[in-house]
Amino acid sequence: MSRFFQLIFFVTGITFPWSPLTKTRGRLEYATVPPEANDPQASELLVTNQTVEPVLLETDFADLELYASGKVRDLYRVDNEHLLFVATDRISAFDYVLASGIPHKGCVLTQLSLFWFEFLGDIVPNHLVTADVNRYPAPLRRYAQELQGRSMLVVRADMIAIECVVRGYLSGSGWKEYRERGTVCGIELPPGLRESDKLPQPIFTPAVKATSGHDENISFEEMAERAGRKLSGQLRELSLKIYRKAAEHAARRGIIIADTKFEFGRTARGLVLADEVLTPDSSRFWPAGRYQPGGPQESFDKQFVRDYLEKIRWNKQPPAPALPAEVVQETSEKYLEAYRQLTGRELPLPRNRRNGSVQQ
Ligand code: PZK
Repeated sequence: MSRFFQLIFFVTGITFPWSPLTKTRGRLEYATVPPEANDPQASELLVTNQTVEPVLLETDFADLELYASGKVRDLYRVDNEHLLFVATDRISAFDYVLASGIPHKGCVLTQLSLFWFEFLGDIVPNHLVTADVNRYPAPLRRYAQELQGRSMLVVRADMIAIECVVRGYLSGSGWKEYRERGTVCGIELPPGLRESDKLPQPIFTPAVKATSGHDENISFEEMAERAGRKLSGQLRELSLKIYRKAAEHAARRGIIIADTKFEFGRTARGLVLADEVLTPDSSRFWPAGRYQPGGPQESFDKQFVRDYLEKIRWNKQPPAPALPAEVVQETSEKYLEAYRQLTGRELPLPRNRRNGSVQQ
């Protein structure tokens, strides 16, 4: 690669998929610019015209102990009773984390979870202690800037190793099982349903993390054997109640929550709703205005990403590609729109956002 372009990458902080500069852990990073720039003239234009919005791709709090990390979220141990839950701007598609981050995504996920925790507070207690970085324990304060808006201090819980999934619509693995056997997680459904149809009533369809990393659906009976019948019954009732209240709210605001996954844990104060809740990453959100049962629905948040990955015919093997700036921008807008639509508020943005992605 020419010295000239290396210099451009260096001064702009832009990383191309093939750029020799790799990201540094724990710093604010920049949305990657994409592969459409096979034409060096085009790439030069992109570099000079683009306003890059910072994204957080990785956390690295050297003095904190990493407790768990997922495709998008990182969890740190704060002390014996508390964890720090951080949502990065990473995005996954077709099972892989992509090379590009989505500006504001971590904040949208966190602020949506906070909205739902509050909204559901009368039904279920949760693991949140505070999301106000100024009230975090002293060892976390030095990271306040990185953590603001995208993190939560939570109570450490004994997690129940069952994913509590509720489905109001027939999609994904539910549709697959229904097509093959007329059931979902062993629950008999009426014949003649089409893909994405609304179910006569929401159903509880538990799952467990399989060794493959994929979720494996189990019957309620199987859950009862693993987690105990009484607890399983409680979690089923609670999950359905939470889903019904949230889905009703979302429907009034033009979003279908097709299905969603809850995680619960036990603390000294009893059962709590943990993890992130009712976000686009833990749920299928469909725009109600475009709902057309009889086939798969467009995803509220990831459709531009999926369309792009199909268009470039990525073989869905690592390394996952970077996304073009427009796809990053459009996707960021979708996350912000989901927040706006569900909460009726604008996400407070940390920096002054410039209009669009073009400077000058
Ligand atoms: C916990 N996860 C899933 C989330 C990851 C993995 N309050 C809690 N207490 C104890 N454990 C957990 C929680 C929560 N929430 C959640 N794994 C453990 C998870 C985020 C990132 F890598």
